[in-house]
Amino acid sequence: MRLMSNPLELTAHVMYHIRMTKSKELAKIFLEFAYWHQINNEPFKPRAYELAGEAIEALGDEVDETWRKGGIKALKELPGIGQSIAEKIDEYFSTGKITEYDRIKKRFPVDIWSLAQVQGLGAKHIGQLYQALKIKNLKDLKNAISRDKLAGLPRWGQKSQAKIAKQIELMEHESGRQLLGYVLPIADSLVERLAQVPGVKRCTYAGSLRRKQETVGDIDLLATSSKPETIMDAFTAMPEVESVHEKGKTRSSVRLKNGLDADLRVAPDKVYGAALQYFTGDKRHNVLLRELALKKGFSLNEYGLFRLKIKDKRLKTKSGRRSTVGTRDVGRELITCTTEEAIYKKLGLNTPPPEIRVGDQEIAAAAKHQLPKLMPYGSVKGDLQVQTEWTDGSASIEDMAKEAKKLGLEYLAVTDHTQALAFIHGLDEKRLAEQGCEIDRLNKKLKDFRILKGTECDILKDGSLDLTAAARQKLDWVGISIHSHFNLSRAEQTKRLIRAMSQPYVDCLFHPTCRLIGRREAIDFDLEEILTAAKKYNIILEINAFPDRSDLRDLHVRLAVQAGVKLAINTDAHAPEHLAFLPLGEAIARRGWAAKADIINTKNIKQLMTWLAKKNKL
Ligand code: DGT
Ligand code: ZN
Ligand code: CA
Ligand code: CA
Repeated sequence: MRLMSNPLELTAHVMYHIRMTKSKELAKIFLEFAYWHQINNEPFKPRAYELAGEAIEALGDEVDETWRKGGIKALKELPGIGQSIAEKIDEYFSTGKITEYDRIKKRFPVDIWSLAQVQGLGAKHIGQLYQALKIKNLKDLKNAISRDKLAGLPRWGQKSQAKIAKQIELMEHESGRQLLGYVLPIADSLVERLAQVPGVKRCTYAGSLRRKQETVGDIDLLATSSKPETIMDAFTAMPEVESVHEKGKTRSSVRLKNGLDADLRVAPDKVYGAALQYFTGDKRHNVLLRELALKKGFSLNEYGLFRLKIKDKRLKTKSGRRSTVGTRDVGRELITCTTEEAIYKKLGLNTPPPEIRVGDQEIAAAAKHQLPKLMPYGSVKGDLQVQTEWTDGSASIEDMAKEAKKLGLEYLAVTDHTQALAFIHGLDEKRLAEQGCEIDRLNKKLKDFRILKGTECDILKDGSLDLTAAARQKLDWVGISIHSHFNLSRAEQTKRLIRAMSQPYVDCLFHPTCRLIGRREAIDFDLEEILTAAKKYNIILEINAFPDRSDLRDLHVRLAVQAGVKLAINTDAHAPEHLAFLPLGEAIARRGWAAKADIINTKNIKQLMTWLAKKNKL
């Protein structure tokens, strides 16, 4: 699961990346309320406001509609919304503000939102830092750290100050880049609308987005159009645009409201293939390809593929032999390449899928017609890591299953946490058994869908597991994962993981590196030893598709595939809408050259159960 030292932090982080609409704004306000109440030590309100925030965020425009139709009374029918929250929503929609919010904000003028992005900085800290040092925002925080002010506070010290400093550094390192999962929907929506502008023939996104890198620096759009000015007008006037850096006939560049830049290039249709190839990149791949083109007598750039024609103007000598002196005139002839495939073909290559264009071994493989057969999108048939309201998820098992079914999946594994994670009510064996009964009941009811009884069993510090072997044996699917002691030495962490993997009735290691992009570095372990152990004990490694996890990442996947270790692609959903992250995991698998057979949950339910039964008998 998406575990942080404080679940509130998670909500803050996920919401941070989502576009601000009216309901998002409201969700953000309620999250601030949650923090305020937590700072004031109030018992139930923080969770109530957090849930309300999540519900509003999930419902989106529906909240507004509900309010329009039925006011406060109708709002109260929504999940997570009680009387006092409904009143605040009503006030917000009717007046554009919430009096209590403004009042508290005056008393406590802190940018909770951005401070909450710093991993390890909980509500209590934020309150303390304001009271003691008047820290209101990230800038104040950095200032205070540079003057060594945090270390001297009660319950702080040098070590915790250094930890926060490190977190800020991590955040800033990633700043400017955004997570693929949150940018893709925006890019899709831009492309969809641009494609409808009169005169547009083709339109797509290129760059790191098309290669499905885990983070992207900007949105690169490419179009062909008979009316370049019209599409540029439409592009620069889109509602997402905050300001225009540059507007021309072939290229425009804008800053979007979410802080990202977007570029649009308009090319003639007959060179679309070359332009798409060029702007897809990556740079190293392009450089290698251009070198190859030159060797074969072509030149290649964003404007097209050209055959180099050397016009020999050297004069023949009287003896009939060519003189070595003279001029060589290089002419170029444009080769029409309306598709990318045509470019690669002219150069004697198969077309590498964008995800593997990194300038490594893909060009050699393409030349030998030995490109890997990557797992196609849509291959995954079931999600094997899902949290529910039994622990820190927001929805019931049934609602998660229904959403999964709606998305075309055939099964999912319910993998709530175990008791070591007491603050989110991790399940003990008794509650796990109760959950099993509920799953049996649902499986009788649901048609053409299967819910597996699973767990996300905690790996304790010494590598022992948070459920007994007997309890694990009763489950269909056992995931294990680390949620504490991230800083052990490489040797200790490796030993801990291998001990956990070697226990009976363990199927999968979830989010193996525990990294959170921009927030927490990967734990340190010897990957080679972990891969060897995975092979030896028949443990599947997870590709966690949640946008800020992306764990394993592409390079690890490549090594796992080479080592013959099996993988599972899971969303780690803790709300129904997170199930839609699955293709992001498929993208990571593709970037790691994984084929369908490498991914265990491309099997249908029958094949999967047979495979697991056989594995656990070994
Ligand atoms: P990003 O934006 O940092 O996530 O990464 P990209 O790969 O989208 O990079 P970007 O936006 O700077 O450029 C888009 C593509 O344009 C890039 O993947 C390849 C191509 N490109 C840009 N600059 C160069 C260059 O100097 N040489 C070559 N050969 N290609 C380039
Ligand atoms: Zn987890
Ligand atoms: Ca880019
Ligand atoms: Ca760019």
